[in-house]
Amino acid sequence: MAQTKILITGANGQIGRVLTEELRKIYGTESILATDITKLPITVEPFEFLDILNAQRLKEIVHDHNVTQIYHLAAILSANGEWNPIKTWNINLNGLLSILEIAREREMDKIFFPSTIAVFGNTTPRINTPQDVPLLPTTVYGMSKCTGELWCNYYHQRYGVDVRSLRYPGIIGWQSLPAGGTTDYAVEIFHAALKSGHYECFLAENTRLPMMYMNDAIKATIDLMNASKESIAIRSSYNLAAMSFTPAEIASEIRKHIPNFTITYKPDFRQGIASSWSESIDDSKARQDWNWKPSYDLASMTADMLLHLKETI
Ligand code: AKB
Repeated sequence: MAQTKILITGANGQIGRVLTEELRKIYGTESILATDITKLPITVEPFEFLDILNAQRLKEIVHDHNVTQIYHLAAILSANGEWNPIKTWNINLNGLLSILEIAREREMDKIFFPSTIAVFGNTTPRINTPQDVPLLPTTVYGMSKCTGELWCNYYHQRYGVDVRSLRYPGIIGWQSLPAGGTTDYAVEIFHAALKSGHYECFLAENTRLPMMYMNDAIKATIDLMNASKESIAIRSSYNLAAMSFTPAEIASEIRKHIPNFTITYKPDFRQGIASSWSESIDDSKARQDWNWKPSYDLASMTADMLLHLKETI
């Protein structure tokens, strides 16, 4: 069996940065090839520039580095996607198709594809959203991820590609910043609380959304990828949950640590996106199939975020 060599696309993104570091701890730095369209000053080698729309370059990199697994994180998120729908569709869907094709051609070991709660829409039950529900997303990001889930399922059924996927909720971490999502407020609020003691939120105070601490998101990803093939019953994408809260609730939790913290609300177009998503998610299939269980709730996440951010800001 070939030695494990993992390629990560979008390695400089919010999740990519943390996942790259964690996978390097497990497999060794040399076994994890980070790729992205831009390079950060802090980027650790091995690294290759990669525009995910350049399928030929992707092939060369996979070939040159003998890549056996791909974590395909490169994507444009929900809010940014609405500024340029066609570009978002191209990057999010055509990028995935290149990855699935190369996995099929080279009979690669495993592929990871992040999906999202953005696949849900106004026709989806919003409370405790079950695994199998009508998907009628309202954003191009949600459409591309929903279609991506179908392609993953297709490549698994038709060609036996071992592709695994999670529907991430909003991810909150101190290590990196999100860019262009609707759930970004839940990271921005911590930075603002520590820097100025005030945050103006772009969502309304009672907008409840599913969220997850970065540590849990990384653990879920690695657990899913390490689970036995036989245990993975869902090849589109697994529902995944940890906690749900509103801007008012997270503000009140932050106030337990920073009593003078204040928040005001000025909802913009992202409110419409958030209102079309679920409030809470039923992730019992993930719990049943590969023993998923989150460790962080709102209180423990808030305490840990502030502890780490105080050191870094
Ligand atoms: C976004 O807000 O677009 C993302 C997501 C929920 O997928 N964080």
